[in-house]
Amino acid sequence: MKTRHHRLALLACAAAAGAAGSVAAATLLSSSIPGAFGVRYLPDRAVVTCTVEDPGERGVAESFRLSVWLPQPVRWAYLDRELLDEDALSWDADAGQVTLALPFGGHRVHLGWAGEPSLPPERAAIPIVAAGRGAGSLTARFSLDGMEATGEARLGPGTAHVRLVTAGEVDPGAVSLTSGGATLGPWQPRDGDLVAPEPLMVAENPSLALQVRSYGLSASPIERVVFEDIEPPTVVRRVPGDELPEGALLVEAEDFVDSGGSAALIGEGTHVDTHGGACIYTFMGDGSWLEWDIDVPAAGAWDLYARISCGDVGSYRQVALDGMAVEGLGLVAFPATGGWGHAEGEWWLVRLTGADDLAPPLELTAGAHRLRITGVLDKHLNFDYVALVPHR
Ligand SMILES: [Ca+2]
Repeated sequence: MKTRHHRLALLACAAAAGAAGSVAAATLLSSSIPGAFGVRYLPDRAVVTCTVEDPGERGVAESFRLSVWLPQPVRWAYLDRELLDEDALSWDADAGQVTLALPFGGHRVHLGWAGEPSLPPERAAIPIVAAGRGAGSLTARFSLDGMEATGEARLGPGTAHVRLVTAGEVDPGAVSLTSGGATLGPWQPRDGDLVAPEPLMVAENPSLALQVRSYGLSASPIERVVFEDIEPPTVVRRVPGDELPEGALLVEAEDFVDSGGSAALIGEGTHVDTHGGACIYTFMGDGSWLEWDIDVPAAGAWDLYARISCGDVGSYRQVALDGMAVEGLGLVAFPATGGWGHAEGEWWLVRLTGADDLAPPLELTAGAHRLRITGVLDKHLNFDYVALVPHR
């Protein structure tokens, strides 16, 4: 809605005025000299942006006159962040226009017809608390439509429950919090705060973005972002000699039966020393998943192993069985193996369950089971095979 012309007759804007009733055609904005203008009508005000260059003629006034149509008589006005005196505003009831003198240059003018004079705050800091301690803060920036706050939290990696401590009542549907690619929600009111139904997986020192869509905020409606019940990822253990124990059921990674998200690649590629002559690579940590069918010959306790390579600092995966989360495998940290499997020694056999500091063994019935591994927290991980081994 910007123009170089100094007299605007915009039907579309008149319709946007809403509360004004029927306005067949109105001159919404006019200026004593040309410039670039935009006007936006909101529930209690019109917000005008204008850029008018100084004509540079000596002896001419140091300001120009701007007239703006309003649905109701003007009650207050801001020039940028300065509240203007009432006598600076001239209201023409017949034309429904307010006229005021403005300095040259680029400015934003709020022309209000309802409520008390108000501007959105410029900035606010929202503390982040993790396990009872300060863990950084978000910097909130405001517009009339709401608030967007961003920053880094000093915590993780791990999973945590998130609580938003609110200042007064906040519509849960107006709030969103994202960390990495994950968006939490829907938010639920609890004890005057908002809580997310599911724990959030966070990388180390995650970037957070908190958004509240609400008209005319005068301060942040969120007082603090609190991370509670923080659980670090479960670790895995490298198997000495990278040798599978006896009785293992080996399933080639490349024999996955279903997948979702970004496509993992199968093949030898430039990889070396793969079992069965192929592996899975470009398996991304963006929520992509792979599934394998495993036919278990006997009911009992089994342990999960995997042959992996990771050229990053490490990687994270979530393991599910038969569509259910597996205790201790909701977030598993895999180590760096020194490369992506392009050289000898970069494939490691790791054990995920059944030893002291690992997740407990899987209790499985005999017959068909479906194993799903999901990539989380951004990092790639290459798989050569997965295996079940009788627990001992
Ligand atoms: Ca393989």
